[in-house]
Amino acid sequence: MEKAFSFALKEFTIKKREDWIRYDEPYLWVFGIHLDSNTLGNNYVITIDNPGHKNLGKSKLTSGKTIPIPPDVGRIIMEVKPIGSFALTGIIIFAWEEDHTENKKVIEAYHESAKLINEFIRTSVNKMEINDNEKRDLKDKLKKKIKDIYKSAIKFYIPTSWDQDDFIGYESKIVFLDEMPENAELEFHFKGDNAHYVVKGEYGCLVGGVIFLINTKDLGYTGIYDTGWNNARLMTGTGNYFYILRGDEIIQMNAKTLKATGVTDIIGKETRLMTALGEYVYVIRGDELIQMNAKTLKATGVTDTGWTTARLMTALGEYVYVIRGDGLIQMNAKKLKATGVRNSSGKKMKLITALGNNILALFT
Ligand SMILES: [Ca+2]
Ligand SMILES: [Ca+2]
Repeated sequence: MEKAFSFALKEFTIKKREDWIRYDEPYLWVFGIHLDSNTLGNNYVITIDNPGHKNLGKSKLTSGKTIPIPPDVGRIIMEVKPIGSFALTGIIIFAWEEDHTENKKVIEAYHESAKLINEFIRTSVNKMEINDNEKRDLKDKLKKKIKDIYKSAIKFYIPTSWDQDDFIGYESKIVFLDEMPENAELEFHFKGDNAHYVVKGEYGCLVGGVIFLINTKDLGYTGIYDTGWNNARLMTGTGNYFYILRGDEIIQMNAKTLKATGVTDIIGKETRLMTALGEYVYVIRGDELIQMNAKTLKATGVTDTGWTTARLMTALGEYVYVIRGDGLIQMNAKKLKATGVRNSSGKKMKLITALGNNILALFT
């Protein structure tokens, strides 16, 4: 696994408010910067899903108030694959105070600004000789460029309109690979229009593995295949889609347009992966992807023991599915004996899956 870097903005405080009556309605624009061999020639800016009004949750804040920053606004995580020993990562933050700009305009302006940052990095990289001075130069240039980008954003807000949102300030933290600490604090002060906002958080390397949150909207739709799954390693599903990891690809397939291949209770020893979605249970056997209608599968009862040779487990609706040897076993979860809460003994758990409010753990 390559190195992963994380920027996490955790806490927002209003030391002094901008609006002279009662309260402020702050919101933040956050951009991640990512220049390495993964992004070279592609996209250097990581955007957040919600750059609009009220993205800090509570919107009416008085002076002295501190609130947590939601992870979908304040957290940028990137896996970094250096170019030689070079990589540049960072975070840029613009702080705003909501007044009468349309939220649609705010969101448009955010994405326009992301494009400007991206274009700036792309142009700079294209011109760049691969020598250390120019790479170092890029960081300073980028910091200066942020000012122009905010000016463009302001224009987008139509300065002539009545009582547009107020710009409070911008801040950034941009670091090279060799400067990235294991863990360090972040503190940004935004001062403008008489206001003083403070954002606190931390940044650093993530070691020992990372859990990434991948937005399925960012994945390309890659069609349907019923075969070709010899190298499939992992499978899961959500919404209308299920996802298979094969080699280094994540493949997204529309479950609704996949051929249902009926029901089989003898699934075969070649079965390697299983997941459940909607009305169906999916397995990968050899190079085939098999979709089975869970409703027509035979329930084969309940058993609390006898799972030494269990290999796969998933859950759907009221049922738990286990593959043991060459059989697919469907059990009604409600009839299983609950064995209480176990927070330890994790090492002895062989399989886990989640259903409703429960995690089902298979011990052998
Ligand atoms: Ca205001
Ligand atoms: Ca306001």
